[in-house]
Amino acid sequence: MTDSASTTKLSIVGAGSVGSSLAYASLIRGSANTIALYDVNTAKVDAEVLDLGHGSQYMRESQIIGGSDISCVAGSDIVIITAGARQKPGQSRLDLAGTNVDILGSLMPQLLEQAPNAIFMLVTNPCDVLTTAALKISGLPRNRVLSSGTVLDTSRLRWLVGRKIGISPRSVHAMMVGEHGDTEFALWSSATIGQAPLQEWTDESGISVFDQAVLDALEEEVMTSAYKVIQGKGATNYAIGVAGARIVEAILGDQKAVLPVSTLLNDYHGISDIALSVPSVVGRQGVERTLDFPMNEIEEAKLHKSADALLAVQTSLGI
Ligand code: 6V0
Repeated sequence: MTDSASTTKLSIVGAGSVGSSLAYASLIRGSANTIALYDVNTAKVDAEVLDLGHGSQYMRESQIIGGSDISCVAGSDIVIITAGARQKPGQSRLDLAGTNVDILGSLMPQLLEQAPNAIFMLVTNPCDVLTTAALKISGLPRNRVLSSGTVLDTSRLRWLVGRKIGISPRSVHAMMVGEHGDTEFALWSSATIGQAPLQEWTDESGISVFDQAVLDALEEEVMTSAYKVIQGKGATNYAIGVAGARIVEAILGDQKAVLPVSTLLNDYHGISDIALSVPSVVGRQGVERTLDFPMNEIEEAKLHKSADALLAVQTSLGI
């Protein structure tokens, strides 16, 4: 159960692969007391709510409610938006922008009416562009609208690095940042394993493990992970489910956790009016602070490349 002693309500909009997995992960982890699942597809959402409810005995003390009446999200502390089109094999996340911005345009005012005090988290892709769009549509302050951004990609990176050297992903301190998409990148220069700089890590014979070719391959593998999963099973759902639940806990528990969520930047390394992921402090107010971090020249250039890619999409959509 969340650290917060008070009653907490999480609403999830969209009961597809991602929304229902997010609800499942949140129920098992006890991320909120009440979890509401909303979707326009009545048969689908009713079935998901039933199926999740049937497992209640084996979950934490959270209750699942929901349906196709949007009033089920009323009074939420957090609203996570997963509604919208998803990538088909070969499609990039940015290819979804027009359709999903249109869906958001009709959803956001209705959600705000039901949950005027909520923190809003975008998961629908392209989640960075949708974060900027949601802020423009709602007029909310920047801290209250965020996206899961590269929290998922960071989890993928830590798993891959940990697996390579036989160390727990929890002891790998490395982050993916930038766009949740094709221009994302790893912050290798500040990455550590335990306290040891990642780039100085050696195997038991004293041979360096992470040369540039290995770093590039790992970064590429993270970046193409979603394509690989989508190719095989049509959607990614479990990892985003637990990653989303983790962010919910940081917010509802006022944890001040450092996570690479996506947030609208304001003169961050010269970048403004674009949402992308940088290490940020996440607590009850949403994104409470973005953290500056050491970057080498290559990383600085990659950050700006990511911002440029997102700006091009925003401009083409008039956001
Ligand atoms: P899905 O399984 O097709 O589910 C989408 C759901 O949205 C469907 O059940 C629809 O009925 C519902 N929906 C559509 N319009 C509305 C509306 N106006 N109101 C309420 N519900 C609506 O897609 P899936 O769950 O696989 O993916 C959802 C989105 O998440 C896509 O845009 C993905 O690209 C994105 N992902 C984002 C990730 C991230 O890390 N940010 C990770 C995985 C997927």
